[in-house]
Amino acid sequence: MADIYNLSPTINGVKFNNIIMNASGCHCTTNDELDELFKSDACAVVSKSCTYDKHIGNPQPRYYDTDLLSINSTGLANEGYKFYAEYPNIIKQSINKPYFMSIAGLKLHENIKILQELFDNDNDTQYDMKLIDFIEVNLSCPNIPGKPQIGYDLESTDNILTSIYEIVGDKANIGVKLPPYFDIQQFGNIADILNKYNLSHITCINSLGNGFVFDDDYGPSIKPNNGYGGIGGAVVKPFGLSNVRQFHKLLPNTPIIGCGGIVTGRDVYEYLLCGASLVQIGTQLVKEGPSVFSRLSTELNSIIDTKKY
Ligand code: RRO
Repeated sequence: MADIYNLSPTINGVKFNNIIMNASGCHCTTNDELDELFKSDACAVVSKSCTYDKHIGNPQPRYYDTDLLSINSTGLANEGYKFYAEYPNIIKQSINKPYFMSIAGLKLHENIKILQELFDNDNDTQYDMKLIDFIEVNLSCPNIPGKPQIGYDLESTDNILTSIYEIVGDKANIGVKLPPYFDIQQFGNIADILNKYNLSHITCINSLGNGFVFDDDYGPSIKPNNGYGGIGGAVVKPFGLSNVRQFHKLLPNTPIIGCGGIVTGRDVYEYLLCGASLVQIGTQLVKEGPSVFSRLSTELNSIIDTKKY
């Protein structure tokens, strides 16, 4: 049987040694966390989504999990874009794996300012854009009070991508992180817009926005936003799979990074069957730590070995 999947893919000239990496927001905010990911068996590392300035995010507790799910309202807590742009300078001297920088300005203007500074050659900064293999624009943060998820608004999505390409052109690999879609019409509408741009990849799905989970005392499990937050973990896998499958059909030439509810090697395999080129681990990484990558690779390989005949 011909393999329908590639376990060491190349995306826009960037080579991956396996297909399992972290999801943005999970174990990727601080220098130590990022270093641990680089030293792990993850095939690549994506940073926490960043704003122009350092952002402390929402009040604690802002993350909670159960066997089936996680809920978070982190509120874009991050070190500011300069930190994530400079981060690969040292680590990549010893460990060369692909690095994705995720950006999530609170307004269109903020994303533009970040990109203008990154690509301003006269800028007296320490970034080496050759060390940032992909810039991923997060169109789907569900947890900023008063801010809609851009990816649910077709016009805003189109406008932000037009503005980004005016600055970046073909100087970098640009991908987007999408919210989950649930309506067949929505898939077609957003795909028509994404198709206008030469995106390096799409990552789907972000958490399911504005869920509510009780804690053991029947109170809200997290403090911000009246207890509402983005849902991840095992329960979201059917939506992750459907989003990857739909976009793989609608955008057959765009590599897709699948994310949502991966706990076992079988889950990774299911994402491959739906058309993912890479997969990301979020909640399970938070629960298990960076050793999750070697466990999942071992489990995936044993499934794939049984398929070879
Ligand atoms: O920081 C967050 O609250 C957050 C972000 Br930016 C995101 O994209 N997805 C999410 O579940 N939480």
